[in-house]
Amino acid sequence: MPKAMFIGASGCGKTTLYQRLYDLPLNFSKTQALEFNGQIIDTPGEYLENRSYYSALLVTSMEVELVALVMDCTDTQTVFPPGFARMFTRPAVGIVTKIDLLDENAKSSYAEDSLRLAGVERLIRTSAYALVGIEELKGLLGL
Ligand SMILES: Nc1nc2c(ncn2[C@@H]2O[C@H](COP(=O)(O)OP(=O)(O)OP(=O)(O)O)[C@@H](O)[C@H]2O)c(=O)[nH]1
Ligand SMILES: [Mg+2]
Repeated sequence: MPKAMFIGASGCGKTTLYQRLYDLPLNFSKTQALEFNGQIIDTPGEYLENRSYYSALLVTSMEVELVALVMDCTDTQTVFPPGFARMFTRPAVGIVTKIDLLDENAKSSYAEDSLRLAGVERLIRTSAYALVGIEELKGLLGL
Protein backbone atom coordinates (compact mmCIF):
# COMPACT_ATOMS: atom_id res chain seq x y z
CA MET A 1 0.00 0.00 0.00
CA PRO A 2 1.45 3.43 -0.91
CA LYS A 3 2.00 5.59 2.16
CA ALA A 4 0.53 8.93 1.12
CA MET A 5 -1.57 10.74 -1.45
CA PHE A 6 -0.48 14.28 -2.35
CA ILE A 7 -3.34 16.66 -3.06
CA GLY A 8 -3.18 20.40 -3.64
CA ALA A 9 -3.76 23.16 -6.16
CA SER A 10 -2.18 23.00 -9.57
CA GLY A 11 1.39 24.26 -9.45
CA CYS A 12 1.74 24.03 -5.65
CA GLY A 13 4.75 21.73 -6.06
CA LYS A 14 3.50 18.18 -5.46
CA THR A 15 5.36 16.54 -8.33
CA THR A 16 8.58 18.46 -7.70
CA LEU A 17 8.45 17.36 -4.07
CA TYR A 18 7.93 13.75 -5.10
CA GLN A 19 10.95 14.02 -7.44
CA ARG A 20 13.07 15.43 -4.60
CA LEU A 21 11.94 12.75 -2.15
CA TYR A 22 13.03 10.07 -4.62
CA ASP A 23 16.28 11.85 -5.55
CA LEU A 24 15.11 12.24 -9.14
CA PRO A 25 16.06 15.14 -11.44
CA LEU A 26 13.68 18.08 -10.89
CA ASN A 27 11.96 18.14 -14.28
CA PHE A 28 8.78 20.17 -14.60
CA SER A 29 5.99 17.92 -15.81
CA LYS A 30 2.31 18.78 -15.44
CA THR A 31 0.46 15.90 -13.79
CA GLN A 32 -2.36 14.75 -16.07
CA ALA A 33 -3.80 11.83 -14.12
CA LEU A 34 -3.44 9.93 -10.85
CA GLU A 35 0.13 8.64 -10.72
CA PHE A 36 1.14 5.77 -8.46
CA ASN A 37 4.83 6.30 -7.71
CA GLY A 38 6.24 4.03 -5.01
CA GLN A 39 5.04 5.27 -1.62
CA ILE A 40 3.33 8.32 -3.11
CA ILE A 41 0.19 8.80 -5.16
CA ASP A 42 0.56 12.10 -7.02
CA THR A 43 -2.65 13.79 -8.16
CA PRO A 44 -3.37 16.60 -10.65
CA GLY A 45 -4.35 19.91 -9.04
CA GLU A 46 -7.54 19.86 -11.08
CA TYR A 47 -8.86 16.97 -8.97
CA LEU A 48 -9.08 19.38 -6.07
CA GLU A 49 -10.04 22.51 -7.96
CA ASN A 50 -13.05 20.81 -9.55
CA ARG A 51 -15.40 19.39 -6.94
CA SER A 52 -16.78 16.76 -9.29
CA TYR A 53 -13.45 14.96 -8.89
CA TYR A 54 -13.67 14.84 -5.07
CA SER A 55 -15.10 11.32 -5.26
CA ALA A 56 -11.99 10.14 -7.14
CA LEU A 57 -9.81 11.55 -4.36
CA LEU A 58 -11.99 9.92 -1.71
CA VAL A 59 -11.86 6.50 -3.35
CA THR A 60 -8.10 6.75 -3.93
CA SER A 61 -7.49 7.80 -0.33
CA MET A 62 -8.56 4.32 0.70
CA GLU A 63 -5.34 3.08 -0.91
CA VAL A 64 -3.05 5.09 1.37
CA GLU A 65 -2.20 5.47 5.05
CA LEU A 66 -2.29 9.25 5.07
CA VAL A 67 -3.45 12.15 2.99
CA ALA A 68 -1.06 15.07 2.47
CA LEU A 69 -2.65 18.46 1.88
CA VAL A 70 -0.02 20.41 -0.05
CA MET A 71 0.02 24.20 -0.33
CA ASP A 72 2.41 26.82 -1.73
CA CYS A 73 3.57 29.14 1.09
CA THR A 74 3.03 32.19 -1.13
CA ASP A 75 -0.61 31.40 -1.90
CA THR A 76 -3.15 33.98 -0.81
CA GLN A 77 -6.17 31.86 -1.71
CA THR A 78 -6.94 28.30 -0.70
CA VAL A 79 -8.58 25.29 -2.28
CA PHE A 80 -9.01 23.69 1.17
CA PRO A 81 -12.24 24.73 2.92
CA PRO A 82 -12.26 24.65 6.75
CA GLY A 83 -12.68 21.08 7.96
CA PHE A 84 -11.77 19.67 4.54
CA ALA A 85 -9.52 16.98 6.01
CA ARG A 86 -12.48 15.39 7.82
CA MET A 87 -13.75 14.21 4.44
CA PHE A 88 -11.10 11.48 4.57
CA THR A 89 -10.97 8.47 6.86
CA ARG A 90 -7.17 8.74 6.86
CA PRO A 91 -5.05 11.08 8.99
CA ALA A 92 -4.13 14.30 7.17
CA VAL A 93 -0.81 16.12 7.27
CA GLY A 94 -0.16 19.58 5.87
CA ILE A 95 2.84 20.21 3.65
CA VAL A 96 3.81 23.81 2.96
CA THR A 97 5.98 24.07 -0.16
CA LYS A 98 8.46 26.55 -1.69
CA ILE A 99 9.48 27.83 1.73
CA ASP A 100 12.56 29.31 -0.01
CA LEU A 101 10.17 31.98 -1.34
CA LEU A 102 8.82 32.98 2.08
CA ASP A 103 10.03 36.25 3.59
CA GLU A 104 12.64 35.35 6.21
CA ASN A 105 10.83 37.41 8.84
CA ALA A 106 7.47 35.78 8.27
CA LYS A 107 6.59 33.61 11.27
CA SER A 108 3.67 31.98 9.54
CA SER A 109 1.86 32.17 6.23
CA TYR A 110 -1.69 32.17 4.98
CA ALA A 111 -1.00 28.65 3.72
CA GLU A 112 -0.20 27.38 7.22
CA ASP A 113 -3.31 29.01 8.69
CA SER A 114 -5.42 27.55 5.92
CA LEU A 115 -4.02 24.03 6.37
CA ARG A 116 -4.59 24.16 10.13
CA LEU A 117 -8.17 25.28 9.56
CA ALA A 118 -8.60 22.44 7.07
CA GLY A 119 -7.81 20.12 9.97
CA VAL A 120 -4.32 18.71 9.44
CA GLU A 121 -2.73 16.94 12.41
CA ARG A 122 0.77 18.14 11.63
CA LEU A 123 2.48 20.73 9.44
CA ILE A 124 5.77 20.29 7.60
CA ARG A 125 7.54 23.22 5.92
CA THR A 126 9.43 22.20 2.81
CA SER A 127 11.42 23.46 -0.11
CA ALA A 128 12.26 21.00 -2.86
CA TYR A 129 14.75 23.56 -4.18
CA ALA A 130 16.49 24.51 -0.93
CA LEU A 131 16.20 21.02 0.60
CA VAL A 132 14.13 22.08 3.58
CA GLY A 133 11.97 19.53 5.39
CA ILE A 134 12.90 16.76 2.97
CA GLU A 135 14.46 14.48 5.58
CA GLU A 136 11.52 15.06 7.95
CA LEU A 137 9.12 14.11 5.19
CA LYS A 138 11.16 11.09 4.19
CA GLY A 139 10.99 9.97 7.80
CA LEU A 140 7.23 10.38 7.88
CA LEU A 141 6.82 8.45 4.62
CA GLY A 142 9.31 5.75 5.53
CA LEU A 143 11.59 6.54 2.58
N1 LIG B 1 10.81 28.32 -5.61
C1 LIG B 1 10.37 27.05 -5.64
N2 LIG B 1 9.63 26.63 -6.70
C2 LIG B 1 9.20 25.36 -6.71
C3 LIG B 1 9.49 24.47 -5.64
N3 LIG B 1 8.90 23.28 -5.91
C4 LIG B 1 8.29 23.43 -7.11
N4 LIG B 1 8.45 24.67 -7.61
C5 LIG B 1 7.97 25.16 -8.90
O1 LIG B 1 6.55 25.17 -8.94
C6 LIG B 1 6.06 24.84 -10.24
C7 LIG B 1 4.99 23.78 -10.19
O2 LIG B 1 5.55 22.59 -9.64
P1 LIG B 1 4.86 21.16 -9.78
O3 LIG B 1 5.63 20.27 -8.88
O4 LIG B 1 4.73 20.74 -11.19
O5 LIG B 1 3.40 21.41 -9.21
P2 LIG B 1 2.21 20.35 -9.03
O6 LIG B 1 1.60 20.61 -7.70
O7 LIG B 1 2.68 18.97 -9.31
O8 LIG B 1 1.17 20.81 -10.17
P3 LIG B 1 0.04 19.93 -10.95
O9 LIG B 1 0.72 18.71 -11.52
O10 LIG B 1 -0.46 20.86 -12.01
O11 LIG B 1 -1.05 19.60 -9.98
C8 LIG B 1 7.28 24.45 -11.08
O12 LIG B 1 7.65 25.53 -11.90
C9 LIG B 1 8.34 24.18 -10.02
O13 LIG B 1 9.63 24.45 -10.51
C10 LIG B 1 10.29 24.95 -4.54
O14 LIG B 1 10.61 24.24 -3.55
N5 LIG B 1 10.68 26.24 -4.59
MG1 LIG C 1 2.11 17.57 -10.60
